[in-house]
Amino acid sequence: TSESYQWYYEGRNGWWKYDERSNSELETAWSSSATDCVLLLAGALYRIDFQTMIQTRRNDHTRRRRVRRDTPTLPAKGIAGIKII
Ligand code: V3L
Repeated sequence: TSESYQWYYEGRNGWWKYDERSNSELETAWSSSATDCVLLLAGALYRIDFQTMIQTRRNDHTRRRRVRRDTPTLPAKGIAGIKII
């Protein structure tokens, strides 16, 4: 199921797309007017705060990344760490 919107998280010099399942969970949470969404990403729990649009690792708050919700056509580095090219 492909969504109309794509969620992105910040990399070193560009944006990465969230994987399809995480994107779907983010869309469901966002649409339900939740304040945040907790996801298991690369083996760790993260919270995506919809007020600040920041992803934070739950057991290490120094690990923070900006996130954005945008069209799926935005230039991206790849999907969840898998590079495009
Ligand atoms: N989805 C998948 N993996 C993630 C996500 C996510 N939403 N958030 C963090 N990680 P931290 P460049 C990223 C991974 O924030 O070259 C990219 O996907 C994160 O992976 O410090 O800097 C790339 O694989 C990192 O490996 O807790 O743009 C990689 O960084 C690990 O979790 C390099 O990207 C710790 O992230």
